[in-house]
Amino acid sequence: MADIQRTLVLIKPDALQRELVGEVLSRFERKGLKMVAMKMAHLDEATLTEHYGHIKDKPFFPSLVQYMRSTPVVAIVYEGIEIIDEVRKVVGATNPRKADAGTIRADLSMNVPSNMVHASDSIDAAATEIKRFFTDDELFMYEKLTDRFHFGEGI
Ligand code: IDP
Ligand code: MG
Repeated sequence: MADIQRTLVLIKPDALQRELVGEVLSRFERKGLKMVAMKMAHLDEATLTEHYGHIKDKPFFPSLVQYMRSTPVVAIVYEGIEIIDEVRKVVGATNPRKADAGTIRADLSMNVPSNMVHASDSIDAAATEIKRFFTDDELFMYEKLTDRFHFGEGI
């Protein structure tokens, strides 16, 4: 059986302010990703300190929290084969000016912390982050008719 994973994406405040939520969703849809959960959430400082625990001592952390609290975010869970790395590939490098052309961050942004999108970076992080934002009954199981093109025999 292929390696089916789930990953957490957050569409960040700059995307909401700049009316680019649809563009981001559309890029993931065109790639063929299967969405199994989605909601808006206004993040509090405690959640952000947990979510960004690995950088909470960096000098830019307060501005990251301020930015992430400036609007709600859109939280999404995608599911599919090797989805964690595939989503990171579509999202691009952390610094939009170093990201490869064709990625969301390179094509649609110029700066940190306002780089449009968060995406889980490992299997462990994805599991923790999905639990941080969603309960089990907010994750939907369904058959997507196009799965055979993206994950199956391709016919
Ligand atoms: P990632 O989002 O690509 O996984 P991380 O290193 O986990 O990158 O950093 C989390 C977020 O913190 C980044 O997406 C960005 O919004 C912000 N950030 C990272 N480095 C900087 C920085 O040097 N200045 C300001 N914000 C930063
Ligand atoms: Mg990260």
